[in-house]
This record gives sequence, structure tokens and C-alpha cells, in this order.
Amino acid sequence: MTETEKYLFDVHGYIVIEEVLSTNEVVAANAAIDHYASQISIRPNDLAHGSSTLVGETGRGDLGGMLTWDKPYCDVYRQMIAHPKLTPYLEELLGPGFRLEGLGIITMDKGAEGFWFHEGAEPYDRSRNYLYRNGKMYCGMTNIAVQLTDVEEGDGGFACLPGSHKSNFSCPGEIRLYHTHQNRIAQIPAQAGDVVLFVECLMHGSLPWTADHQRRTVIIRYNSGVVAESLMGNYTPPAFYNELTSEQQSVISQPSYRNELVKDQEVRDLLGDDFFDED
Ligand SMILES: O=C(O)CCC(=O)C(=O)O
Repeated sequence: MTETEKYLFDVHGYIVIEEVLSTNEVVAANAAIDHYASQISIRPNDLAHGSSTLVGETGRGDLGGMLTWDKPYCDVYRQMIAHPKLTPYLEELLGPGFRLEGLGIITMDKGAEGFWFHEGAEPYDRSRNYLYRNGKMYCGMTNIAVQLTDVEEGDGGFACLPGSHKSNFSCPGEIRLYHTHQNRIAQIPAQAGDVVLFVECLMHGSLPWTADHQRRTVIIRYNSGVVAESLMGNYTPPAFYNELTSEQQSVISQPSYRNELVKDQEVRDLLGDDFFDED
């Protein structure tokens, strides 16, 4: 990570890394999506959360399971999770031994709804944080958004409030819903093969998709080696697990995400209690 990239990441909470994937890798990743296109699940317009400016005619598409796809379709995605051009960035931000938290593909067709602006560093979240200490950046969940189709200015798609990964106040609902101060939100253009690297506590979401071609973005989530919101694989409880009380079980359970936003009453009111139902 160059000094310029470090400066921009620290100030804005994201950077664009150009030409990470080769043309052949972009072609292979898109061919695999074409092959599994029937598995794209179109969401029921549930991401705009009532926003009149993020609303769309159709939902966003979600596609997963790429690491288990048949060969050769899985190959390019398996290469992506530990891509030699990206590993140095992840080591800089997350430290050695960073771990994969999950991955998925986002598709948006023309008219697809946006995504309300979520995260934003307040309330402070133990696994989704950002700190600068003694000359180094320390990130919680950090994402690689690999673009598989071009995103031009005004197309919509990923957008964020630069610098909000360091905010000290909770973001008002009207800004989260893109009803006011829209000029503070940055939509991020990038070409197929480029990567948007961003820390999850940056307030981010997406704007409705306006381009004729389909948006295709692979979101790959990582965290530091000592943090685990989720496991890639199965957790096997110890043999004596069933003999324990539920309180005892809860302290040796598998890692899982605890949504700190649950404490923010304005966000609760915005989204409704159902959104925060956790197991
Ligand atoms: O790129 C997008 O559409 C939004 C992604 C997002 O909100 C997320 O990764 O949490």
C-alpha cells in the first residue's frame, strides 16, 4: 500500500485499486455468473427501507456459493479470495493471518433499488471498527468489492459518505435514507477489473442502478485473524455441550455478529424491530 493510498484510505475510508483483475479473469468471472444466472435471487425490494430516493422498480440480485461451483467456474473466485495483488492491502489493514468472513455477488439491472446507508462508526462496533494507533491503521471488517462490469459516474451502485468511518455522532435517518444532503454522498465509478477497498464502518449503501447493462460486483469480506463474525465451514461444539446451561453454552458458542446498531433508537425506529431480530 503506497503512502498516497494509506493517506486516502485513512481520510476517506475507501480507495479504488485499478486493474486488479486481468481481462481474462473478468471474462472468466462473468462467464461463471452467466452459467449460474438462474440461481440469482432477486430481493423483494427490501433494501431502500421506504426511502423515496432509493426506491426502485425491482430488487437487487444476490448470488452466492461461488467457492463450491463446479470447475472451472469456481477457479477464478477461489483465486480472488487470496489474490496476490490484494493480499498486501489486507495485511496492512487487518494484520497477518486476516480471515475471510464471507463473499457474494451483487447484481443490479436497470431500475434496481438502492440500499439505505448503513454502518457509519457510531455506535462503535467491536468487529466493524477503524483505529489509527502508533503509525498504523487497524481495521475491523474490511471489504473488497471487485467490479465485473463498468460503473460510470451517474450509473448508481456503491456509494458512501467519505470519512464517516471516523464519525463520532450517529448519522441522522434523513441522511441514511438519502433524503437530505445528497451532495455529501459519493457514488464511486470504477471499471471492470477494478476493486473498491473499503472498511465496513464507512457509512455506505448503493444508489438505484440507471445504466442499461447489469451491475456485477463481487463483495468479499475479511476481518482480522482474531475476530470472527462468522465461520467459513462448520463449528463442532465440544462433546459436553448439551450438558451445559444456556448461559454456559453462550460463552463457548461459535462466533457470530452482534449488531451494535440495536442500541441506536433512531435507526431502530427507521428499520423496525424485525430488522434486529437475532437468534
Ligand atoms: O455495493 C453495494 O451495493 C452495497 C454493498 C453493501 O452495502 C455492503 O457490502 O454492506
